[in-house]
Amino acid sequence: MRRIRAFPAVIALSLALFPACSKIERSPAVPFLVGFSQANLTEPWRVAMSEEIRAEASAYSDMRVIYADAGDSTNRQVDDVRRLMDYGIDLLIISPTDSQALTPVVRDVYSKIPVIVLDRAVEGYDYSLFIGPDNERLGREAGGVISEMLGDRKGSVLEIQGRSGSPPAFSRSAGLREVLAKRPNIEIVDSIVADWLRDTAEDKLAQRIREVPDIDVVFAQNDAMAFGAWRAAKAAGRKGVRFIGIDGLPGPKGGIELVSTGVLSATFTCPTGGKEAVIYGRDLLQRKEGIPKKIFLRPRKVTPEVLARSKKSVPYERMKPVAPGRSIVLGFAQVGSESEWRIANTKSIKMAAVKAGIDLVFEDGKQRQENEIAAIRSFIRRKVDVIAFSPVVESGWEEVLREAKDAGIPVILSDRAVDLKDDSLWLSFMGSDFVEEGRRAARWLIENCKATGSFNIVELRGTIGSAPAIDRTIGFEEVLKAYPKYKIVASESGDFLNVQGYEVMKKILARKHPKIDAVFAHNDDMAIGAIKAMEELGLRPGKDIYIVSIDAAHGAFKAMIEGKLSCAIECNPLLGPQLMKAVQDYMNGKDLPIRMITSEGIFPAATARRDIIEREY
Ligand code: GYE
Repeated sequence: MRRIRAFPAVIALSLALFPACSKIERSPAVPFLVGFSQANLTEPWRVAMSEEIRAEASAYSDMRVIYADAGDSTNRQVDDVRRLMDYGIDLLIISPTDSQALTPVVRDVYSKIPVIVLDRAVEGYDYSLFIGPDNERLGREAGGVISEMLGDRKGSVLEIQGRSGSPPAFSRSAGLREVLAKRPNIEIVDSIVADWLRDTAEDKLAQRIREVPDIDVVFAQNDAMAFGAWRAAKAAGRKGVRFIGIDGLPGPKGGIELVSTGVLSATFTCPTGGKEAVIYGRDLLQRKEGIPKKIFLRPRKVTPEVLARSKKSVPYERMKPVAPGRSIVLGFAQVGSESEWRIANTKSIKMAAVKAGIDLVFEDGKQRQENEIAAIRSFIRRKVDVIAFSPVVESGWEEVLREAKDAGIPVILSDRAVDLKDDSLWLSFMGSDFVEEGRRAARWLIENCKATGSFNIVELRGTIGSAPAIDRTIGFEEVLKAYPKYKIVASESGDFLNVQGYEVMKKILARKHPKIDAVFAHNDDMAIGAIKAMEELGLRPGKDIYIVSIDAAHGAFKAMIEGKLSCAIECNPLLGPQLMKAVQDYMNGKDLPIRMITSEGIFPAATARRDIIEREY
């Protein structure tokens, strides 16, 4: 095969320049050869994504990017990926045309090199890192702006969707409807599909605007379509209609300009993730620690008022980078020491702080919210640089977080989320997808425990009001809904504690009926307590009663090897490296994702003896 020399030049080359299947001869000066497979370059947002990747990569002389534009053709994109692999790339960054269609080739590439998926995820988890916007949030934010605009007045909204059925179009629509469903005075009078394109939106609205008498607000799922709609309304002489978009791009006819010239009443930045893909791509190639599985980027509302205040709205007054020679001081308020998971989480945070050279001020909340609030206040008094905490429950944090914001101290949520309307009170949330953990537990039971008659399940829930307890139940019930034979016959909180798992299980077993087929425990500690209760009654846990628990800490593997636990769903406590990386990035002036989800697996008893060898906790 003809070989082409790779030069240290960081010029971004198009795939078209390379003949098919020619291996690229590598120069030692260019150890990182990256392939970027873009869905299309017809959407302005994608052009911005590609430009961001080019600009960020150009800062590194040891990196080179080869671009492929699939022209919105799925088949073409599959071919592009294969050709990039033939050139011997070290990392694939892909923004899929179609999540489902691209899943097989991405899975194949991921078995060989790291893969970063941008914007639209592929199915399953066969990739290194997903970076994208939180589309439901964008829809909710648009709903919020419309609600503010209309107040209690009756209002008609016309929605313009992107590609019908595409994940962003579906999720943005769902977020919008979630918010407007609470506003009886606001009605979505029509919804049209314009495939993210300005001209399509203009043509379709030109027809519709004559048929739909009252339109107060047009919400388009990107600025290009909002601009097209605005042109159609103007041509039809329709006055008084407000237009809202998404993307907030700079440049001619970008959302920022459209807001500043009064075409749009509001838009939302929708970070493309291009810059983050290069930064995290380098971390992957250098095998750095603390890389999440999913990253969601924070949208920012852009209105004439926001533009008047500052060209770049940030949730906090930007911290000054730390004066050289002084280490960062991080205050951390921990839930407590209630479980093996928590012990591992604390150890990870303390060790990562030492490794990162960050001064850690650590307070144990002993599972009481008032202790954590007192700890946060002590951090404010100490004027720490950053505060991080794991909220024992979701609510009751607004006041103390406002005090932290007023003191100019950014707050990062670790492990658990808070339920707060004003999400400018926290900078970023890193932790597991608890809803997915609940789904995985239910799927494992359904796939491995065949129900002849009814299959009765006892649920041992975590701390009442805590994010993991709330979301694990949501995910578990969501999957079970489709399998009516699988029934939750008892659901009680054991507060994530071994001793309470034992007490609750003992009480439920004493009822004698209905027959119990399985236990779903929100954490290993309660599962192990339940095992003790079963054994005291002469039952064989893991045999007479299946047990699925979440965390997959060491105790769970021990119980699985003894045949007493059926499956452990991983919830990764090793958040220390991720947290310290986020703290350092922020203090060095980088923007943080709004959400970072850790990577996790499923561990059945059948492979526990092998898996335990690799376990770090
Ligand atoms: O599952 C449990 C701990 O917040 C994810 O809290 C964490 C949960 C974990 O007590 O063991």
